[in-house]
Amino acid sequence: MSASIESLPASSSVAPSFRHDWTLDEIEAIYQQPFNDLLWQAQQVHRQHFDANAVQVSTLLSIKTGACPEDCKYCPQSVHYNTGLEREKLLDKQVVLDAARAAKQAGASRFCMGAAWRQPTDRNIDKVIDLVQAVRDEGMETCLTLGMLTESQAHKLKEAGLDYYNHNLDSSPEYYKEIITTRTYQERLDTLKNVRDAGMKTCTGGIIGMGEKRADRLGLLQQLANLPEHPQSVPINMLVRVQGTPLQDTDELDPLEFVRTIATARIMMPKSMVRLSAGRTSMSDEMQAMCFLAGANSIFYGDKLLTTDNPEANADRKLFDRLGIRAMEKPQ
Ligand code: SAM
Ligand code: DTB
Ligand code: SF4
Repeated sequence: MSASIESLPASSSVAPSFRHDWTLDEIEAIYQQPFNDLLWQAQQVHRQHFDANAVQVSTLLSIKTGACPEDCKYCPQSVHYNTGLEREKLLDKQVVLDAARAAKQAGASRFCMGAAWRQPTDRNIDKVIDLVQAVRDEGMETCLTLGMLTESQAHKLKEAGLDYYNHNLDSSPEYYKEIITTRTYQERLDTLKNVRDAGMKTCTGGIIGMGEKRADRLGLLQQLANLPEHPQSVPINMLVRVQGTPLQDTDELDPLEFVRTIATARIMMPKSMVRLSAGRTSMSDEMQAMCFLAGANSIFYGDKLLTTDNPEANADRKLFDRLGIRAMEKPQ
């Protein structure tokens, strides 16, 4: 049996790894310890499994934008809110290919394509498979986020060679209900199961700073770490407060709560890539450096996320230089 995290002094080597039975009390004990102890513990876990100075770099592209029937209260692409976003149909293969080549040229190892669908139709899947194969042929890892997937759709994507599927849990099961009413938490868990069962890698995380309580951040981490397999990739997004969405005026979260969330994710899911995702344009370089220190080892790179701004590639190159960070190579 693995030792309880509470029984380990912060300075002892590392937290017990690869558990899937975390209780909220145990998670809280990690999260709320003195900040320096938390970062020290996260650093030790990080260094046991990763090169602490290498960060994986992914680039995002929105391949179908806006008019999404879901009502996610944070999202500029929901048809329920007026955010002034221009809708776009599924992009042509050549446009996607040009973007993938540019991303590779700029140093990204993974290309993630997102579509504002509740769930893709089987025809959508066939078209998207063509895009995945074209991006793979360029020598990049591929990731898709298209909404809910059926079992057979997940198998089809796996057969087509898709590496990762992104589908976020977003928050704790309790707070999730305040944010999304058109799709249940269980439906999200079902899609993740379909992705895992098909043999693809899962990318799943959430959003911090949506007005949730600390208990909800702990609840999200509990859900993620207690999945049957730790997600290979865990994106931690800071809410981008988009004008026109119901969350536009949400109070700003104490940035150190965000760093604590990253550090706790690192300790609970030692081998997962923890991605410092949306919201970096409102973070200082110092805060991002602290997130890397807390165990974040992946970012989205490129001037745009899906529809909102990301730091300019040039600024990220400078930040990496200042911190002595290298972009991780694509695994062979
Ligand atoms: N429609 C698909 C879905 O929801 O699974 C894929 C695209 S959706 C935009 C991908 C993820 O982006 C969401 O699950 C959410 O976690 C994140 N996201 C969307 N809007 C955001 C915002 N304003 N701030 C931070 N993260 C956001
Ligand atoms: C994830 O967790 N964050 C990315 C990716 N997965 C698809 C998306 C962030 C979107 C931020 C809002 C936008 O640009 O539209
Ligand atoms: Fe649609 Fe995804 Fe945005 Fe929700 S997060 S409204 S499902 S695009």
